Amino acid sequence: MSQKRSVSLKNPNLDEMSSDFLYHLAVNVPDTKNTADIKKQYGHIKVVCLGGKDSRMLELAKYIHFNVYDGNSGSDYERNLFEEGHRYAGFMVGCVLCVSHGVGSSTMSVVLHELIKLVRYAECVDPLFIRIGTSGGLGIKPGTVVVANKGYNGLLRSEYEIAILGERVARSAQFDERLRKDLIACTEVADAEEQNAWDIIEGNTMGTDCFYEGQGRLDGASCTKANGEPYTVDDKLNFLKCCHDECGIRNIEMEAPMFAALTLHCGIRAADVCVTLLNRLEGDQVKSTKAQLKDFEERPFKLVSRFIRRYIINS
Ligand code: R2B
Ligand code: URA
Repeated sequence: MSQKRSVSLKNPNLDEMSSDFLYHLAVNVPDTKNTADIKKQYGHIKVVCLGGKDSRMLELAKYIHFNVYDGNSGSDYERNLFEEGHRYAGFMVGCVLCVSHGVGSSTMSVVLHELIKLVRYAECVDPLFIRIGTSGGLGIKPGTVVVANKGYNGLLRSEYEIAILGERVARSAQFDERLRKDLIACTEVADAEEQNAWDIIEGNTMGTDCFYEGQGRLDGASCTKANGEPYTVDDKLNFLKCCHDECGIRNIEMEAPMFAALTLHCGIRAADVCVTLLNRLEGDQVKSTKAQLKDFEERPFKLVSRFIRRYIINS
């Protein structure tokens, strides 16, 4: 059995700081050497779930309240803990914190840095971070849920590239293997009807910095390749097929490499669980109806809730 441990960060400066203010969450840590209040409020967290929208994270908290805790979480899960920061929303249900991260790596990395510091100040033990998202699929049926193995960037490298102090820093974008396998194993516990209705697969996930040109879409305000010429349907399909065939990419979203890299770097086990809204080999526009979107967006909720019930609550 692996040893349980609290989060230890890769930043020696934090040990020298007597106080800390998690600005975008509006969470104050007045004394970093005595964090009893933070521990009281957040120390019981075992899973941090992240997703793009505030409303979806509230829905997730509600879903977990009823489906993991059978309506008895004892939590005021509708209260937005980060309201004062006016940037992100956070809802606590039992040992799960559901937090919104906005669109793309830059907005997500801000909340991720602060959440990782929060679980460290709260002395949470082995907290898991799980992103629950939407994506465009490659050659798979819309509605399929993809659990990411590696993140790939738009240059088809499995790394997160960031400029730090004027230099290119590239970090590995590998998600945690055990967590991925445990999530996938939860397919087996689905009731037969539900299991047959939609697929859960493992695959690599491309995270781009742009929803339109970065994902090879033809319907952005610009559709221009490196040589200044417009790109064509064939150019797009060649690229997407290369993603699929050469890199094992099964879905495209906007956060995977950053999320995998920062959590791995800080010693936090993480997973990216995204439903596909469309098959990008067949089109670019997301035209799901409200009802379809609700059904699709609930699928990762179902998988992650099953996982939490089985591996976190009942273990
Ligand atoms: C998926 O959906 C969003 C863009 O529509 C983005 O956050 C992502 O990764
Ligand atoms: N999110 C994305 O980033 N891309 C899609 O195609 C759909 C959702």
